[in-house]
Amino acid sequence: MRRWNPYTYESLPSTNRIFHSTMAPCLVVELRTLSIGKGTHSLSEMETGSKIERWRTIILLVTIVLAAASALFSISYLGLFKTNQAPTSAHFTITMTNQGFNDSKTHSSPWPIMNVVKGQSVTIRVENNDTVEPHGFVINHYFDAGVKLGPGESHDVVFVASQTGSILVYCNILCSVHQYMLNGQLNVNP
Ligand SMILES: [Cu+2]
Repeated sequence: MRRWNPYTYESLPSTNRIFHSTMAPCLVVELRTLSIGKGTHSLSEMETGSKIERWRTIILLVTIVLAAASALFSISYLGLFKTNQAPTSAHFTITMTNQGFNDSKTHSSPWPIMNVVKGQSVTIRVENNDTVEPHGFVINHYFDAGVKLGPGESHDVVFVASQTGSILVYCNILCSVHQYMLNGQLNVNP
């Protein structure tokens, strides 16, 4: 009995070149039969073949399992198929002082800017923190009646943003900082 050595393959007599494999030497098994007639297969050749087939199957299954696992990970963890739904409500606070709406005197117009999404339920808490003057608060279309708040008073304006558009928010009472309270903006985005 001779032991198969892939590194001395070329040195074997041509009649013994029964099997040639490019697989790693660990997969090459001992050749039990070296003298084989044409058209027949040695036991070791068949064993090697079946081992290769087995390894191929194992590698294929492992690949499939890894691919499926990574796909599931992507779907669940990264949220690939989640729809980007906006929250159903939006909340804001507008503070009135002698600096305007949320210090609008020190900001360029428009100010303040409120961004919502069409369909959202919007709550705007309006607080008059001015110690001297009353101020007004109007939102075109959504709160046309408006509200007048004396010093220390507050009011919640609640509505559903049913129409898209860029809407003016302003004070409707002549006050000392009136010019800074005429360009608030409510953006209702699609
Ligand atoms: Cu005013």
